[in-house]
Formats: sequence, structure tokens, C-alpha cells
Amino acid sequence: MGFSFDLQATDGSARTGVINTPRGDIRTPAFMPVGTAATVKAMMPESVRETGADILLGNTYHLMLRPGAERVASLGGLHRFMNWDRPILTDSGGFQVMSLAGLRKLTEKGVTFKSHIDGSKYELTPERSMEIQALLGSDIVMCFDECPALPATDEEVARAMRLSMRWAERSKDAFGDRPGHALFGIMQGGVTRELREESAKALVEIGFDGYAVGGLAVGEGQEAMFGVLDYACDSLPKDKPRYLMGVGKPDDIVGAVKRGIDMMDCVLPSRSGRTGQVFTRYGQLNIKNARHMDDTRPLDEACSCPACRNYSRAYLHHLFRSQEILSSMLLTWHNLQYYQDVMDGMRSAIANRNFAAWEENFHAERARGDI
Ligand code: PRF
Ligand code: ZN
Repeated sequence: MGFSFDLQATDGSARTGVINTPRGDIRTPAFMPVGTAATVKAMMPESVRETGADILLGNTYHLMLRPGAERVASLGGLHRFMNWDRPILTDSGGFQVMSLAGLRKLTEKGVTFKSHIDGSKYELTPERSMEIQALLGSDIVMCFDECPALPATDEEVARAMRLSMRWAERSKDAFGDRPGHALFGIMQGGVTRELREESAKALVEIGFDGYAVGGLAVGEGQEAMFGVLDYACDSLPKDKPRYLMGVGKPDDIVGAVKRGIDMMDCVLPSRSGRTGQVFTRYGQLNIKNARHMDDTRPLDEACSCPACRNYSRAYLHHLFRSQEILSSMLLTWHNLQYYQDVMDGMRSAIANRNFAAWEENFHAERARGDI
């Protein structure tokens, strides 16, 4: 059995379907929890699965530095290493090099950089990124690209996009033919329509199993991001999954799905869980706040997660204030559950063709605010 995408229903531009892989199905629209260092921080993989996640994201950059891609391969691959046997998508490394590594040098060939862990020197090229992602055993491999930080000049955005398109071609050649594994191209081009369309055309010409929209959520703001998505999705093939990289807050995700996005990933639910930020249907709260000190209610009485089924806000407040490890575990679980429940709600709404009503209720509940 190979890799395929079945589009099952659409409602306006929103889509629902299933990506079939040898490691299991991915229901779309899908949210991918981030497991950067071969773990979704503070969560056991079976708990991540219990929230409803069908797929995780892993990172080439972090795993090549520690513990090393060759080591993961010799230990049986990333799935076995971290005890997650369902699909894993890996990012290609370039974006993380630009945001995390020291002393970077970018050439036509690739990027050289110093590790943020011990300062030692590494090189990443499209070819090495494909090799690392194969060593990890990634199910969905991302092309090696360059994402410029915004704001940037049009010339700079165009240069990075055209380099990324040449790297996309090299990525495809290096990826080769790997039945059951997919390679996704990454669109760049900032917030400039002509550059986005040039990028989409170049990627479609090369031909990929799926298409990512990169270069967004890098400081341009939600309105500008939605503005790009309004036309970017139309320039991509209807029969292939579309992945918006590194997005986002709950309302970003809903707006992206409304505009035709099928997959997303973000550290927000897991990272926020560790800083006491909690996402609920009625908006965000910070469990650190003194008003939760004597509150016997759960975070959300409708949530099925263990934080909500078994514990009061008062207890969660106490755990956070005491810097107990269980605080990170419970709040991360709850946030991931909330994100997966939003995805589940959208999938059902699109299948029933009442996405507009679902979206209206989503915004109305958040506007209520008294949490
Ligand atoms: N490229 C890659 N990874 C990414 C991005 C990108 O543009 C983004 C942008 N939001 C997040 N992660 N390869
Ligand atoms: Zn909960």
C-alpha cells in the first residue's frame, strides 16, 4: 500500500479527506503536534494518540545534532526510537537553522552553521536533508528550502523563493523513488502574489505528493497571511494535500482550513502548556492567575482530557505555582486535546456542509469570554 489522498467532501474552499499511508490514515484537516527532539514534550506517545493525533512532526535540524541521524537509523528508525508507530512528517532543517543555529553561511549548495548545542560545525544541503529524513524513516519528507524573515525586500523574498525552487528540484532528485513515503514541496514568496504564483507553478512542474505553504506566520500578521491563503490554495492541485507550516493560534487554524488548508503544525498547544497558558472553547486563560486559586471547576467541563475529568483549576493552579512536572503534563494534554477537538469539529462540519455555522459558533463561544 502506498501514499494517497482521498478528498471526501468540500464546503466552500474547506476540505475534508483522508491521507492513506502504510503506517495508518491521517484524517484531514489534521493538526500535527510537534515532537522536535523525538518527543512531544511532557507527553507519552500513547497519550498524544489518545488526544486524537494521527501524525506527529519531527525535526531534521534537532535530530541531526542530537542524537544524530545515523544513530537513530542504527537504533531502528525514529518510530521505533520514540515508540510512535503512526505517520511522522519531518521538517527539512533550513527553517530551524535560520532561527536557532549560530554563524550561518548560505550558498547555492546549501547552509553551513554552528550547532546551538555545542557550537560544532555542520552542513545541510537538499541532498543531505533528504538523506537524514530517510535515515530517520520519515513518512512525509519536506523539501529543503529557505524561509526569509519578514519584513524583507521584494528582491530578497524573490531570491530566497527562486533558490528554494532550485533546491526543490534537487530535493526531488535526491529523494528518489520510495514507495509508501511522500515528498512535499514548499511554496515561498512572502506576501507577494506574483512570487507565490511563480513558486506554485515551479513546484507543480516538478511534481510532489503534497504541497506546503511556507514563509507565513513569520511576522506578517493574520490578515496578510489569510490574504495569501485566499489565492495560494487555488494555485495548488486540488487532489494533493496542502500543508500550512508552523500555524498557529486556534483562530489562525480555523481561518486556514476555511481557505483550503489540509494540514498544520504548531508548538503553541504544547509550549503554552508548559507556561500555564490554557486554550478553551471560551478563549485563553493563564492558570498562574490568582483568581483560579479556590476555583473547584475543571478547565472545561465538556473536555474529555484527564486534566478536565479529574482535577480542579485550583489544583492545576497549585501545581503550576509549585513548578510541579505534572502541571506541564496535564496542561499540555488539555491543550493538545482542545486542538484535536477543534480539528474534529471542523472535519464533521465540512462533511455535513455546515462549516459556516460551525465557524460562527466557534467565534461566538470565544467572544463570550467569561472563563
Ligand atoms: N519552511 C520550512 N519549515 C517551516 C517554515 C518554512 O517556511 C515555516 C514558516 N511558518 C515554519 N516551518 N521548511
Ligand atoms: Zn481538558
